[in-house]
Amino acid sequence: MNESLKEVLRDFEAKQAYVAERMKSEPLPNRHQAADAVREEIAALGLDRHVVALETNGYTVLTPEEVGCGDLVQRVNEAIDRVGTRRSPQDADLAGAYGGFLFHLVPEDPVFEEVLLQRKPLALLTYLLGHHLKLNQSTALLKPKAVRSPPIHADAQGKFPLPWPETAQVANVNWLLSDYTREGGCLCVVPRSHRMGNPPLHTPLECDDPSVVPIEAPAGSVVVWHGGLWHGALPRTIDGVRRTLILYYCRAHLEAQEPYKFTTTMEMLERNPVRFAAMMGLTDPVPWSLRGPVGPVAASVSGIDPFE
Ligand SMILES: O=C(O)CCC(=O)C(=O)O
Repeated sequence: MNESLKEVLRDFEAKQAYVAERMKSEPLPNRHQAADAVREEIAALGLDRHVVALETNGYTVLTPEEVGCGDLVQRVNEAIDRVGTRRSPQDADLAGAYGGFLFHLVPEDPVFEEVLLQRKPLALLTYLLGHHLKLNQSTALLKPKAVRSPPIHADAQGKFPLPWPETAQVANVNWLLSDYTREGGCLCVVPRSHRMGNPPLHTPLECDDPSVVPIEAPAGSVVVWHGGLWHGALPRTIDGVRRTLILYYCRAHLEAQEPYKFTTTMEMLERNPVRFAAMMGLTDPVPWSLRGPVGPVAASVSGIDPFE
């Protein structure tokens, strides 16, 4: 086997072992504790109405006041600009069909770690995907005037056999880094579509359909949705750029789209709680080491409790 591949696997194993050791004193709730733990967190943070919205409509919007994270949005915007300047045009994909995309942002700046650990969005995500949820994708989307808008779709689309289960397998969190208005090309959603269990394949849906609701909200708001929710975006008809941080998550038994379990460094693990390590896939029982199943394999993460 190629030496550099062996090195990558050894590094992964060392990080897994470090996290397994930390988990002895900082465990995540197991399947017997998980439902109570998320219920207590939702109650403590006053998020009941958001949970009801997620259940009934498939999405919810936290106001900047509710999120309450000071200058975080400004610091995220600054970090995204730094990443955009640093990356080559190919890496930045700044001419993408729907605007400019900057992928795989978390290892680029500690400010993204801070965002991932914001308690309120995380509590709602935990409700949807369980305590062992993983980050699937972290992307900045910079949308100027006149680019195409994504068609109405669901994030689960193309990833799971139909019909999708009611329990969310993936979920999305969009941090609005600029104001969202209709003419500014805001996100739009089809409330209750997360219960259809399929994408809008047989009913091509336009953004001006009466079932489609635009999400108009100020910068600093955070939109959380169930991965089965049908959504898209309106065309931007005004000058300037709409800015979004897309954080897309999956349940523990799924392999993340972006390779965080390899790109997360020991320094990132050391400065964050174990919850962060789990998000980066470092409490996963896979892949096995070259010597077979070592590390935290005993802690099965595809448990029967949806909140585990
Ligand atoms: O706001 C947009 O342009 C679309 C966002 C989206 O489709 C997503 O985050 O999955």
